[in-house]
Amino acid sequence: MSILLAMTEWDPAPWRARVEKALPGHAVALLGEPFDRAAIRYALSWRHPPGSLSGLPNLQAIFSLGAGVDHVFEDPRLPEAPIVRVVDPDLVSRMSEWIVMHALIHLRRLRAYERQQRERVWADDRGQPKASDVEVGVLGLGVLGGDAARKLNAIGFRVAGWSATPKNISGVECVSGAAGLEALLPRTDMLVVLLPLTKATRGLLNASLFAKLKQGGPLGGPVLINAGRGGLQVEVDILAALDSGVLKGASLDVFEREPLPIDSPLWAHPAVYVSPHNSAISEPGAIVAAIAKQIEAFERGEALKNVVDRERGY
Ligand code: NDP
Ligand code: OXD
Repeated sequence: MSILLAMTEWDPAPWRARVEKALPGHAVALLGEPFDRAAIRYALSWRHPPGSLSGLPNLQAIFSLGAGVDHVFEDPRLPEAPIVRVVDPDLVSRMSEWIVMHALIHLRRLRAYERQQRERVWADDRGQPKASDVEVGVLGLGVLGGDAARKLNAIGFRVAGWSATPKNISGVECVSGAAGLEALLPRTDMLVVLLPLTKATRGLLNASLFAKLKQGGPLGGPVLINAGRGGLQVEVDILAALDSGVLKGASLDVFEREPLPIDSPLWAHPAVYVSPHNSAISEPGAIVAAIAKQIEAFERGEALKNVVDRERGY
């Protein structure tokens, strides 16, 4: 029985080493090298080349190496096997660290103090708001959004969140559906986005949505923090909203095109923080351990967990 590593962008070497160690009973094949297609039972995918998983007659499951699975659906010849996504505490803590860090960066006006330090200016600002003055709206209350919402609330932010179906999270006011979003936006000072990229969410972060956010407020205007997917956002609308004051600032980990093109105005915009899609990296040790556990359980006859709903796209 073999496992196929079908990945682009990331170096496969550490993944292969981890899989070989965690599942010694399985041979590991790498796309691009010769392998017996009939022997493959599991494919581990990160942006696999379209069509590369077809013609595997004994494929039992496709494991995404990331929590997001939009990359899997980009393959028009995707086989029928169940798609399993990453749910792992390592990824969850990394993401919440990044979200909390950026929430605090905007709350505590880090960029202004960096500038002051560069210019050797000693000017303290006694008008700083505190976390409990700020209303955070978290779009997506799943594994990542739910944890981030709880941690933001633990720091003192007032947190509300939006999901497709109703949720109950202690300390977080949960809303759902189209009406829930309409109610959430006008009270939101800081919009944290941890949604998957699907047909329903593509382009959601656009001029019309930004215009509904609370204007003014304790941060001087609403701030956007997106670590979900670049396809959720319309970057020309973000830039226009920043320049017109509809948005006060933005922290972006994901982009319409990645790597972010060298000539994107986002790189140098004074109100924007850019990070290279690494708010929560998939750490091979942690992710392979979780996948190996699932494969072992599956081979004992147990059902796979965290299987993606193909209809919803996440
Ligand atoms: P989950 O599937 O656990 O959660 C997704 C959440 O989004 C759920 O609460 C879901 O609602 C909600 N949602 C989905 N579609 C809609 C919709 N149309 N309207 C309202 N709510 C919706 O995913 P995770 O939390 O694990 O991950 C979220 C995303 O984070 C991933 O899909 C990926 O794109 C991104 N990510 C980014 C990383 C990075 O490094 N930047 C790293 C890892 C993930 P409901 O619960 O009701 O279904
Ligand atoms: C993921 C990612 O989906 O790295 O896990 O973006």
